[in-house]
This record gives sequence, structure tokens and C-alpha cells, in this order.
Amino acid sequence: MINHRSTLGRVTVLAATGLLALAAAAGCGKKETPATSGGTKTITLGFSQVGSESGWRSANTQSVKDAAAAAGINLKFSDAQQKQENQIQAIRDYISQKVDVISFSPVVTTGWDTVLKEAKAAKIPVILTDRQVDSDPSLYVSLVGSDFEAEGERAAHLLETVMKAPGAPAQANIAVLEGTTGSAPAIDRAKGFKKVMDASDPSWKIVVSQTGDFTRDGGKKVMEGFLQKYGVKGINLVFAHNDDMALGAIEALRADGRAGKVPVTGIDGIQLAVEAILAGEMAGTVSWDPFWQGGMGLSLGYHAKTGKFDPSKEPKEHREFYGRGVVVTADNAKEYYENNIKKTPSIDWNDLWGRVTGQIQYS
Ligand code: GYE
Repeated sequence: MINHRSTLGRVTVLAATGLLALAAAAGCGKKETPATSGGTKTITLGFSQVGSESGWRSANTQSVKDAAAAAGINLKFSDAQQKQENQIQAIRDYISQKVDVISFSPVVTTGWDTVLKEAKAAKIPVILTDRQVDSDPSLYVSLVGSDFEAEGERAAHLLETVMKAPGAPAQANIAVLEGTTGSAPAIDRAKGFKKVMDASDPSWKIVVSQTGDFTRDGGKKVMEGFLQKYGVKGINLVFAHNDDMALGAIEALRADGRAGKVPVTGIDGIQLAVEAILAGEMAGTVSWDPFWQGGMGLSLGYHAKTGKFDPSKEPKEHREFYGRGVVVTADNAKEYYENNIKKTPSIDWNDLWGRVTGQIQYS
């Protein structure tokens, strides 16, 4: 996943077309004037990114920038440093700059109705990538994301396997490193994990749970605090809402001489995490098609322009949907590394629904 640059070659072309088509679709409301007919109108896309908090995020940002550059799209890019007010301001700036398309990954789920209504009033289509909002879907064109609840469930099943292994501790004392408070991945990963926990061995206990804000440094600091408070015996399993926090926790455990002795699970499937699994310092991670997610968002636009995908005629499961998830453990880490990190997974971008595993659900 991290090795996006090389994988982006093919995607960029398609993505660029998709971006172009989407922007063109965005422009279609505007009557082509003789001045522009035959001339190529530079498409302006305003992208508000959550921040640069993790390996997954950096790869996501790189794919957007590469795709736009390849398509000659005028990309206005802003990094919100994980602050909602910065994203709302960025979107308002894009509206006043009359961009053709707005796309963003919402840092948290709530508080977007007003600015989304402003974009709609300005007739600028909005594409959500990666994370959900609790606003009405009529306020955005499409959303391609990950099934965060299923990721939480799979991380819990991963720990169940660890607990069944010979030499596993009798009692599970779990420490949880939560993602950004109020964000869709943190809310739903916690929900999925708890669902499996509640149905699992009643002796399992979440001893402590605190946000590390999806950063490596945050994961390390919070884990150091946990180790000080609960000592060696108090915590014997760690569930981190993303790989960067998991790697931070492993750093703290290493300083305590316990790296590889306390099973740590993460989510994202980033290169450094898979290398930590191969090195026996991490129990596993869950990845959810970030490569497909990035490109498919743009391909949807392309097909919307060419008429293969008309959002207004499609059922909800074709407007908001998930890709595929993979659980990576010591058993398949080598194969996963070969197929997803060292080389590009091959994806047919014209096959819009082939990899869809379901409609995004809202409880
Ligand atoms: O897991 C984490 C990033 O929204 C899926 O955000 C994304 C999450 C990802 O901070 O690394």
C-alpha cells in the first residue's frame, strides 16, 4: 500500500480521466460558451485533507496529488491538521473561489450540514472519500470508504486467535488506543471490536481505552502512560485503531523490554506494520482496500460522465459502498507484502461493482 507511487501509474491515467470527467460533469451545468468550445477548460478541484497523521493518510494524499497532476487538473489542496474548523474554512474558500468540484475526507462525522448546503447552493458537487458523515446523502454525490465496524470485528477475532494460541495468557487484559474522537473510523472500529468482545470469553476485559489521535507519537505517549499505570501484569493485549499508533505502542513496549511479548494489533496494512508482523513484534493488522478506494472514487466520476453510472438512477448500495478487507497475520504477511506492497494489486477500474462488498450502513 505504501508503495503507491509505482502503483499509481495506471491508476493515475484512469483517475485523471475520472477527475476530468467528474469536473466536466461538474461543469456540465454551465453552458459551454463559444469562448470555451474547442478550448480546454482547466478543471479546478478543491480537496480538503484530514491531515498528515499516519502512513495511510500520506499515501492517500500522494494518490490525490499524483492523479490530479497527471490529469493537468488545478488541484487546490489543504491539510487541515486534523481540525474540523480548518476543513470547513477550506471548503468555504473553495466555494468562494468557484471551484468545479470539492472533495474531502471528513475528520469527524458531525457538523457538516451547513457547509454542505452552501456547496449545494453553489451547484458544486461534493465527493466524500474515506470517512462517513451523518449528513443527508442528498448533500454529496458519492462516498467510497472502508467498513470500519467490520475492521473492528476482525481485529477482535485476531486477538481471539492470539488468546487461543499455546502460552497465551489465561486472562485478557486489553488496552485500546483509540483514533480521533468523533471520527467515523474511531466510532465504528470501537463498536465492531466491542460487539465481538461481548460475544466472546466473558473474562476478557478492556482495562483502559484512550485516544492517541491516529499518530505514532500519540500511540507511544499514551502507551507509556498505560505501562506506568498498569505495570507489567496489568496489560497483556493491545488493540490500536490504526497501525501508526500500534507502532508507537511497540516502541513503548520495546523500551520496557516487552516488544513481541505483548500481542499488538492495528488497522491499515501499512508497510511498516507488515514488516513488524514479519519481525514478530506485531500480531496482525486489517487492511481495507485503500488502493482501490483511492482510484474508484475518481473512476466513478469518469463513468458518471460517460453515462455508465448515473447516481440518481443507482440504488443506495451503488452510491455509498465498501471495498474488500484483508486480515494480515504472520501466516499471510509475506504473501500480502509481495502482492500489495512490493507490487500493484491489479484492479479493473471499469468494473464498478465487482469488488463492492456491501452498502455503507448507518445505525
Ligand atoms: O485508519 C488512519 C487515518 O480514515 C481510514 O485515518 C482512515 C484512518 C486510518 O488516520 O490511519
